[in-house]
Amino acid sequence: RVRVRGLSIHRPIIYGNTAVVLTQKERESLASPDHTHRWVVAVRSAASAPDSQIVGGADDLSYFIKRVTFKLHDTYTNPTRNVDKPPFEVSETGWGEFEIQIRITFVPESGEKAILIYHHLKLHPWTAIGSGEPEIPPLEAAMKLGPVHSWQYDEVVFNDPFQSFLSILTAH
Ligand code: SLL
Repeated sequence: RVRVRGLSIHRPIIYGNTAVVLTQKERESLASPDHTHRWVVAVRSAASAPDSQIVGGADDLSYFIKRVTFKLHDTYTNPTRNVDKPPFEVSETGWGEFEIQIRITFVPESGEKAILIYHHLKLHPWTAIGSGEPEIPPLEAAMKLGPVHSWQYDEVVFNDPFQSFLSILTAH
């Protein structure tokens, strides 16, 4: 296999989460009534809006991403979640914020090593009142404020890519 030396190609992605407060009714219907939020963590194409439910087309990263592994907090059942097709996301409920490990594995044709990124799951619309420390507002207030979004833009960079992989990337 031939590498294209000196060439660097990047693909823009966004990763992060959106969270909403559960209503009292929703909480009662859960197996864990201590859960307060529903959240979605995802890796998406930067060409799509964070909340887009679009599968395929602009949001289909599967031409170069084979798998996204989301490693959740150990308080979750089966904390390691493998997602092998778009949308590359995990939907859960919970009560607390924590660091999510996101491993992106590329298609075998790429010959690229997996990359690891970290996202701090954000549930609360933290607010600093005056010059004080940021505080978690009461759930009632948070509910009125609406969904919490925490998204990062990033670029996956491939240096000296294989010619065959470069063809795959540029065909999209
Ligand atoms: C904290 N360090 O104390 C964090 C841990 C863990 C969050 C947060 C639900 C787990 C489950 C859940 O929200 N865990 O019941 O499945 O804030």
